[in-house]
Amino acid sequence: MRSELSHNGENHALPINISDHLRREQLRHPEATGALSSILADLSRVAKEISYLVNTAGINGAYGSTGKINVQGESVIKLDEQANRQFKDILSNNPYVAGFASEEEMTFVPFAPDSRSKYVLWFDPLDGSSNFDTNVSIGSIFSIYQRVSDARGSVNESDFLQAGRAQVCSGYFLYGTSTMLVYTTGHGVYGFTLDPSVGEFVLPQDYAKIMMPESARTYSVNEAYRPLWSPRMVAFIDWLKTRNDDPCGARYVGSLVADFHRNLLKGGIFLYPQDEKHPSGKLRLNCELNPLAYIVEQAGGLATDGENNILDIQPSSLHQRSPVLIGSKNEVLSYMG
Ligand code: AHM
Ligand code: MG
Repeated sequence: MRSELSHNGENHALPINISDHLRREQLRHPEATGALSSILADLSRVAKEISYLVNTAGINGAYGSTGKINVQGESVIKLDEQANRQFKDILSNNPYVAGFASEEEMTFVPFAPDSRSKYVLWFDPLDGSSNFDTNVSIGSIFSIYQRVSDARGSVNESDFLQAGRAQVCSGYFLYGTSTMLVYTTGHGVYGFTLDPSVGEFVLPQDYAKIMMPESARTYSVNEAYRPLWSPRMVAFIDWLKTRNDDPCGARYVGSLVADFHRNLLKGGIFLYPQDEKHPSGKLRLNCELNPLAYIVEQAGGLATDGENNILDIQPSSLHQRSPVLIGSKNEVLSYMG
């Protein structure tokens, strides 16, 4: 909270908004140039627009599919396309961004070369979009990397195939009962809530430096795939259900951001393992798992593909998938044995 003295001498506590917060963070880190703040401010502007579209979709005829199939082989809904376009438009005008890659694009998209363009972005513009038509929470996920190619030229694939450990910022917007921004730059995890009355993201005190419980209260997995799981996965889920007389409950909504967010705040583990139908799991390493793995580690949790820390995996292709177990440390470590 920041305190202000009004004209009549009373003290009014104002919630910290995202601009205040980014300014403070910049002062705290003298090496900061303001580039990340500028990118985060742009992403927040788009998220406010998406939040509005999500909230009014039912009355504006925005539900439904475009009839197209994306690079992932999945049906593209109208808002998937619109969200992707809006992120692309705003970022292409940000001088610090050299290009982006997205779950909805076949390959990366370079922007006009500019010597200030130090960063590239990955995003999933609308995660969980199959839940959209039924008014279930969905989200947008992003991550920011410093480019590794020469800043005088155009970006190339190596800029988008960096291990998650190289992220300089990641986060997500959750369009739920309220709209939230959760992000990290490696100095803790912050959770902002959109105050619709003023159209600003503000930081409630409880959401500054979010740390997740070390032990899970719930597990989140699509249990319909159980007959396709490995014996190790079957045994692990069965163990969670009993766990030394302290059983986990189950929560799975089918929107990664929503399932992840609940586990982050309450303690939990999210799993999308490999199975006979999904030999590499379903979720995308670059645009879905790395950003959440960075947040979970900053909050004291862990993310693994079963063998390797998600953040240490060197991606070899843009739309690479990976199995994942992500969440409270104790349960992730129990699986690893
Ligand atoms: P999307 O990015 O196309 O929406 O797909 C990813 C979603 C995740 O949000 C969610 O965890 C998963 O797919 C659910 O898959 P399933 O229906 O197989 O359980
Ligand atoms: Mg997704």
